[in-house]
Amino acid sequence: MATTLPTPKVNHIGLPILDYRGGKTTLCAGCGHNSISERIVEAMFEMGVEPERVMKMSGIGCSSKSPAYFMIRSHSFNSVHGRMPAVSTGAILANHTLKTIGVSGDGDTASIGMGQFVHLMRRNLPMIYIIENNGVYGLTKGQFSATADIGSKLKTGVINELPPIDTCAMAIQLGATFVGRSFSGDKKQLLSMLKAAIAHKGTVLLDVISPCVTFNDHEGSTKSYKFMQENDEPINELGFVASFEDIEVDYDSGEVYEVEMHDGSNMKLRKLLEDYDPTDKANAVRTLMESAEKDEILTGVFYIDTEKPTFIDQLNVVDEPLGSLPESMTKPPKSVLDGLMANLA
Ligand SMILES: Cc1ncc(C[n+]2csc(CCOP(=O)(O)OP(=O)(O)O)c2C)c(N)n1
Ligand code: SF4
Ligand SMILES: [Mg+2]
Repeated sequence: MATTLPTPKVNHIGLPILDYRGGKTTLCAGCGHNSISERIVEAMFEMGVEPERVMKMSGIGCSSKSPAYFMIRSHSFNSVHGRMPAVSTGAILANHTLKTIGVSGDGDTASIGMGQFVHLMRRNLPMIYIIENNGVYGLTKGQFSATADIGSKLKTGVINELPPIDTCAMAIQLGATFVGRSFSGDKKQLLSMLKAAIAHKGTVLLDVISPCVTFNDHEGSTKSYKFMQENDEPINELGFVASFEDIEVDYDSGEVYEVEMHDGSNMKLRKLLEDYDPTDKANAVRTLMESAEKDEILTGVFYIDTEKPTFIDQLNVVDEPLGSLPESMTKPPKSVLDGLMANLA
């Protein structure tokens, strides 16, 4: 007897969630990076992003392998260690009409990739940049990275004596326009943050604490599941309503910071930290610096600016992707070049 399978639930562009999944993960069972991939799948599905209109970028590391595990139908480029920003900049300039999501690691970003990272942040390129932050180089067997906290202990007993780099504080100071921190184990916060990130037009930097179960999930680590469960201090609770949804998020208006996003979506940030204004840049950096001194791990949306022009706006790039313009429009004719040479003579 033939059985009828239930019709899969589809999103507002008519696609089932299966169309957003990727290949089977080869990362360790329980690795935080796998949970982040799952949330990316859900966020892209719920936001109804066309998979073929997405570019997935990465560097090198366990984290940088993750784009293979979500959105198999999207464009993907796994670049060189620490070089995702330069490769992404080129790809976005060639086609700024695609949605770009980059996945990097704390080593890929804050150690070898720091020089490239800072220049990406200051350009406000339209891109979601996720740091899957486990405080170690997971792929090369767990050495400390530059985001490891002072006093954090390796399995071997080695103690980290250097101060960590706070990529969120840096990104805010440098010019990124949507900056937040989350935890791979906080499904609700991370999903809302990713959906809001998809709606944002400029550079989004999300630092997601993502425990490495194999090399950095023991007692004495500040990037373990246990440590995060005990020390995660959200500064705001995020309610996100996409432009095509007709939902009211009910908050007491006095406690809410409301942000109208570029695509008409609405982000409501219920304040958990007294009077925290996510549009006040100096206060955002100060708050992060003060929290580091108190050994608190703040999460939430730290900073948002929906007004600043992106790199594409600044360059006044034509609407049609540069990559698909015909040669007649990208190469000046001989007469123009001859005129130019004559002027230099
Ligand atoms: C130029 C270069 N230097 C060093 C390496 C070795 N290497 C590969 S991944 C990695 C660190 C990855 O750490 P992270 O970005 O934090 O990713 P994770 O594996 O922790 O997710 C290193 C040092 C390399 N592949 N290329
Ligand atoms: S080594 Fe660590 S970071 Fe790499 S896959 Fe395993 S748990 Fe994840
Ligand atoms: Mg790492």
